[in-house]
Amino acid sequence: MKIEFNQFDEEMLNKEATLMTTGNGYLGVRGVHEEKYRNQDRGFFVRGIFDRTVGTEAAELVNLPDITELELRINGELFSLNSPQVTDYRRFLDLSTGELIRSLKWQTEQGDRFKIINKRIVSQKNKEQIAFQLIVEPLDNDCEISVKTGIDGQVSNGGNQHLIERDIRVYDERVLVAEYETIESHLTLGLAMRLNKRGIISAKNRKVQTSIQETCQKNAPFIFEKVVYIYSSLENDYPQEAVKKAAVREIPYEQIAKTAKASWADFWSEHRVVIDSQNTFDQLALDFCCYHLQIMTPDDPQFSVAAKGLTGEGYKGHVFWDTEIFILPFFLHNEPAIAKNLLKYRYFRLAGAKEKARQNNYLGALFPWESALTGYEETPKYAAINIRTGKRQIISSAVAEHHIVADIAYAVMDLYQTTTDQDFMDQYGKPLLKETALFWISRGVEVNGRIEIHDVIGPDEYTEHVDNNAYTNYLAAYNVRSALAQQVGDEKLQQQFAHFLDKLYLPTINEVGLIPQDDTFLSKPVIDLSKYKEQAGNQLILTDYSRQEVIDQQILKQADLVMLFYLQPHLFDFETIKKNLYYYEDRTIHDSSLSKAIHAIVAARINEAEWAYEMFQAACRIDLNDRPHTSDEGIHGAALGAVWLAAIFGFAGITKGEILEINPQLPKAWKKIKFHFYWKDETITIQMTQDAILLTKNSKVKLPIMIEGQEYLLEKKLEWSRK
Ligand code: IFM
Repeated sequence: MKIEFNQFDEEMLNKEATLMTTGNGYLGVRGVHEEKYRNQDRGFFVRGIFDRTVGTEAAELVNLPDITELELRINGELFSLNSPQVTDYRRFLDLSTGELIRSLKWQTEQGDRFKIINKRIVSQKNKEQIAFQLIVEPLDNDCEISVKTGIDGQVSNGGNQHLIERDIRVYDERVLVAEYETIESHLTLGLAMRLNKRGIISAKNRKVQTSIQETCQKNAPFIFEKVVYIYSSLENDYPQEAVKKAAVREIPYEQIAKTAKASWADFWSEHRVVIDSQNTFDQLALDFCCYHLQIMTPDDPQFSVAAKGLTGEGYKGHVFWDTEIFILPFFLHNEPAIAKNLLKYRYFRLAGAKEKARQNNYLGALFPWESALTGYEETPKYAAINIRTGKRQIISSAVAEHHIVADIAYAVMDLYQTTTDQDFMDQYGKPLLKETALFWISRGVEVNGRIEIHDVIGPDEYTEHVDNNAYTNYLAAYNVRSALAQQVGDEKLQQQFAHFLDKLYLPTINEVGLIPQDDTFLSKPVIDLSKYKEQAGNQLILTDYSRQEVIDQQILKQADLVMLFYLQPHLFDFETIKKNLYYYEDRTIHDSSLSKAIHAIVAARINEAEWAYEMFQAACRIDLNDRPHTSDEGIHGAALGAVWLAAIFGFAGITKGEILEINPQLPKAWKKIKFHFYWKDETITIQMTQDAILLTKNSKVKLPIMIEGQEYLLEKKLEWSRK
């Protein structure tokens, strides 16, 4: 279970840093090297710490003062991985323990050899705690070692400065404490670094550092440790005092590591999807997904998951529909309390959503396309400036990508169906269903006696400002139907919901069996997309065609109708899904990382397991590929969630309805899959081979399960095999 980069390559540094992020949902530390390298972007993030610089319209997740940099000199010579005398180089993130380790041998210009090991681990229980260790072992002669490290407040978000340094202190020459305040949002941060050795402290230009010098004897390793603590005013009234107190006691690296490793062992025993595949990469990819899903997700209802988790500055740390549709299900079926928190985050932000609806003359709640701390719309109005025309491209998502409202309602129902938690539904679910349903009834327009939904962007962001996007209309209908079923609102409102449902136009198949993605899509010209599909993810099409030209053709960036097939598998028959999947996939470039794994699920459901497997593997490679810059700005959080979805809802063939259905579609390469699945207050262990299924659970409660069309009752154990 290791993500390895065993060759030092400056081109790969930022990808490596993203993939090797360590964290715990409260904080994330990019897996940067300790030394300075050209173009290496350091990154340290705490969930919820957003700030807006003067003159910008969107708040961004603040890149916090760096704690990772460490300058090492041996006999006065500066250590660098650029030295030709580095051998036995290994660097890996151990997904099973959450520990990042680098080990190597270095020969200085004077000819002496040293073994150097750097370790880093983030505590899973004490979320504010991060531990670092450096071991230098002289292999030939005694030597002089000097180490310089500290807290560096010179970091910015791509040049945007967010922090005012309020205070810096040193205690006992081994505890550095700093206090910062965000410029616009006025959040306070306390950061403390406790070192296991005393040094000479200096503070200058927003940097507080210690310099430690020691003589080291051959075969007697030099062990340097630092433990960092961080709190913010979001969870602590006096963050500086709190970190100072936390840093009073010296805790050895190994002790922190032992506790963190025990937490990870528990995590894996409960959450791992175990696969017996001909391709060992599949297991690694799934482990990688689960690891990152865990470290990107806060366990506090005041916060949600950023599209890039806590791994980079990409998308400014904002929360999209990615959370409810792509990430939440992993938690729903593993640790439902976390899924509940993610929806509570939306509940606590109803004010911002209602305000956005009001400003746009709608009722109810129009959730922001991009959300941060406050819950008000954070989507930047414009994309980067076009350096040839000097014009900025408008980002239309905030204006028209309204399906997010129904996506949140969908997740409420998904949670209710899975957990049957009536208290949650009454307290959080119903208000969300009510306000979202209200939005839709005000969003619809009556045209010739039917209700239509105009001027939207569906999930496919290469098709803009269209009427009656099928995904949006069907999800809006489900949203309103759910509100009606849950009897939210008074009788008058219920009647309005019923009227909306009665009149809403839901696109159905045309004379050739196609469901129109929207009112105009099928009448647009078609072009050969093979060249662009080969380069999926690169948005190459936009170098050959203007955005408007892309909009005006049958070109999809990502799953749209296919997304609907995934979420509402019972809406259409098998043949309709099959025909439309082929038609729309052919026109889909998969330039969005959210696309391939969803296609894989739907392909598996139409018995195209091998095609599904191809798409699954491509989805696994969205971050895990050898192209140097695909993940520089952060991980593709939704894509990771979608890989898990593809394994469970695609290959293991699970469909959720009134009862759980299982229609296995394992690809030929997979002999076996095993995972735990929370459903109706029970945790079921599901094991599956090419032609047999074993279901087990601890309680005797009888759960109806449908396997390949036949209903069974699962008590403690159910064995099934294909005849
Ligand atoms: O939410 C997605 C969107 O569907 C495609 N563009 C990127 C966003 C963030 O991941």
